[in-house]
Amino acid sequence: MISKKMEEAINKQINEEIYSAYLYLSMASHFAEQNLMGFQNWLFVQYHEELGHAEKFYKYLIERGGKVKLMAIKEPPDTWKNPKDAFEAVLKHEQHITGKINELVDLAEAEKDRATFAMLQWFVNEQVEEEANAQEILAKLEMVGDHKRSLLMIDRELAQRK
Ligand code: OFO
Repeated sequence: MISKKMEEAINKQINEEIYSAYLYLSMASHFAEQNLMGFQNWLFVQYHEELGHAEKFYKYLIERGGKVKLMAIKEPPDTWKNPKDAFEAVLKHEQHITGKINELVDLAEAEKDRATFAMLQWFVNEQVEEEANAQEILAKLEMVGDHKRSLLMIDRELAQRK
């Protein structure tokens, strides 16, 4: 059985993950408006990944006999100045999520909850990848600046993500 404190923390994380999905879905639709369908695709795939993160926590909580408590999802922003601005926001958000995962790890350690600690290792590794992906795209966007043709090349590349 999971502790009440850990149950509450995981429920908050489910909310964080669904907010991540919401944020990236909002960003995907923003790019669709700009006709940057490759960016749209990348973020739409990311939206699904985030729902997958929420589901992992959801299933884990049920498995441990905890109670899932769904909370209100805050409204995400819906416009960004340009793709660089959007990917700065992606990186910043992923860094925020890494912080939240680390807080959960600290709590699992403090409570000597080894099962939760072990489950969280997947998320620790996932966050390394999440930040690296955002950083890589941001670095490319910084490189191309306002050059439209290069931006379209990045768009084509991001269209490949499945
Ligand atoms: Fe983007 O990793 Fe979950 O939130």
